[in-house]
Amino acid sequence: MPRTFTVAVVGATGAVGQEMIRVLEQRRFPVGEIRLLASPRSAGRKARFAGREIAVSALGPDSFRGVEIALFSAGSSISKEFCPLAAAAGAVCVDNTSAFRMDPAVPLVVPEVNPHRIREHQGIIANPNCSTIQMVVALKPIHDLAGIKRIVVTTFQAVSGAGARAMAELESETSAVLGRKTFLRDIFPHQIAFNAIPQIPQKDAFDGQGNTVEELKMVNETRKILEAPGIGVSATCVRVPVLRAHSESVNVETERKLTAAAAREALRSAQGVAVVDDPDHQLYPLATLAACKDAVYVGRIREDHSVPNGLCLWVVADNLLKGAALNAVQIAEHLI
Ligand code: 25A
Ligand code: L14
Repeated sequence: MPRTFTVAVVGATGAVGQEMIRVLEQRRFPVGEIRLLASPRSAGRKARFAGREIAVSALGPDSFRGVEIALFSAGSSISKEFCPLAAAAGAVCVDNTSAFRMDPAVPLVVPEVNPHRIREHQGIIANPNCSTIQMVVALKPIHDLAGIKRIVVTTFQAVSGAGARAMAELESETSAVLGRKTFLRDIFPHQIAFNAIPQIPQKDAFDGQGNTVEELKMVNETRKILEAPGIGVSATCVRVPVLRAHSESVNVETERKLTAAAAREALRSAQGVAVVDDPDHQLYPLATLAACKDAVYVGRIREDHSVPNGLCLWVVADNLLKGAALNAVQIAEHLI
């Protein structure tokens, strides 16, 4: 018998947790026992895994006995409290929240970019922010070839980043607007249907200097993952009425000249990247193309002549898969 592992999914009923269960099954991760954990609100709900019905249990201090790998996506406060407990019980945690990402002792990993950091873990490995993951997958080959000096990025982020209830809010608010009915919002600070909101997350977003928490994550996590503290990053993050997949306009300035053709060539052979770049035939990445897919799609690759060595890219990926659940399971695959 090949070796199997006892795996826990914390936040199993959330937008990301449900994808984690699906990705473990699809990639045939060698799961022996799977333990689905969420808040008491969800205890007793059932989920399917590999043809079996598994009941969700309430997360508690004793949830991790015998667990070897624990995938967390139930918010930072849950991770801060329970990752150390799970690690003490012998599990390796792959944490999808922001709780430990900037902790110097915790590896922050995108397997296509910095897999060598995985083995430095002391029980916790952090999964980066979704917008950062797809950007660094696209930028790693360019950085290796030409040395990135500065990045200017604007994101167009799907509502699923804010969880399952946010997806429901976009759908019902869209119907309400179309039916000219009044609608009471619960998740977003403004109408998201037919709109674009330059604020992520919904609550306690701003840092006092006008940046949002999401924008600061893109700055700090990009530098940590690329191991390049000197790269300048300017980010503007915008929520758009899309259910799945974040789109990003990425402008980079490099140390050395890289033509659009050379960048396209490097991206074509890069792991995890799919180049879709035939604008004359209206072919470029779209959220509708990237949704429910694994790849990071890159297109609109062109030179930016406003600086000596500039490039523009359009980068799209499924925020719940490569941005969250898939990246976490790929880290777990490296662990075993
Ligand atoms: O703090 P961070 O790092 O910024 O992360 C905050 C949130 O961002 C999401 C994730 O939300 C997380 O909670 N997230 C994190 N990383 C992400 C990424 N890379 C990301 N999103 C996208 N990309 P989520 O919706 O994906 O997951 C939430 C899960 O966490 C469980 N949970 C919450 N509190 C918990 C807990 N689990 C254990 N103990 C706790 N105390 C949550 O389970 C869900 O699985 P749940 O049982 O609380 O909710 C199940 C269903 O209940 C409904 N519901 C949710 N909140 C409420 C609610 N109903 C009423 N009132 C509510 N307040 C929902 O329908 C849900 O499906
Ligand atoms: O830091 O709301 O992983 O789109 C990912 C989803 C932050 C919020 C993270 C969103 C979260 C983001």
